[in-house]
Amino acid sequence: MRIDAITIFPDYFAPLQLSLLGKAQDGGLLSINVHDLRSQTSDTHHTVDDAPYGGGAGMVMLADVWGRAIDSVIEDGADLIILTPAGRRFNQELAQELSGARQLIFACGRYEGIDDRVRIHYSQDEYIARNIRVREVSIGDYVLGGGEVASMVMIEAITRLIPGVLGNPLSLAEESHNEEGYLEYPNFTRPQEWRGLEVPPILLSGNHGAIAAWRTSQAKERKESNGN
Ligand code: JBQ
Repeated sequence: MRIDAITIFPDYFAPLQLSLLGKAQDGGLLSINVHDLRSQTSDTHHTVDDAPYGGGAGMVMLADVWGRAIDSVIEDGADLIILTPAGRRFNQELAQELSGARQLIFACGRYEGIDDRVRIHYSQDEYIARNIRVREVSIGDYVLGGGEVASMVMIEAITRLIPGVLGNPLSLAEESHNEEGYLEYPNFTRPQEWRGLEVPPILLSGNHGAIAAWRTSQAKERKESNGN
C-alpha cells in the first residue's frame, strides 16, 4: 500500500517512522509519503487559504493549491480521503475496507476546511473511470485543529490490518470477532494478588468454556458501565 499525506505540518507525521510502521516500510509492504502543501504555492507568502465567499468566520483552504498537491501524487485506484468533521465516522469496518486499497491519500485540512470544489472535482467521471474514489471521513464528534491527528489515527488502524504489517497474526483473528459484536473483557496477569486485589478465580479454573462465558458477560457489563 502507498500512503500519501498532504499537510501544512509535515512534522506531525514523524511518529509514523517508529515501531511496526517503520519496519513495514523498511520491508517494502508499505510506503508512507508526507508532502508539504506549501510546496505547491507560487506566491512569496506561500498562501494556502483565503476568506470564505459568503462571509463568516475563519479561512478556507485554496482549491488550486490542493489540486496541484493531489495531482502530484494521485494514481489510478486511489482512495482520496478528505478529513472533515462532516465526514463519515471512521470505524473498524471502514478500516477493514481501506486496508485493501492500493493508495490512500490523506488530505489534511486546517482552518475551516478545504474549498468544496476539491471534493467535487475528484468525484467526477474521469476519476471514477480511473477507479479513484473520494471519501470525506471524521474520526469523531469533537473539535480538532485539523486533519493531521485524525489521519494518523486512521493510518494506524488501517495499516495494522495489512498482512505482514502486524507482528502477530493470531491477535488479528481474535480481534476480528470484536467487529462481529464480541466485546472486550477485562484482563489480568501476574501477580495473582496485587494490593489486596485477587485475580477472578474462574480464570485459574482451567475451564475454558466457563472462562469464555464469564468473559462475554464481563465485556457486556464493562461496555454498559462505560455508557456504550
Ligand atoms: C474530525 F477529520 C477532521 C478534520 C478536522 C477536524 C476534525 N474534527 C473532528 N473530527 O475527525 C476532524
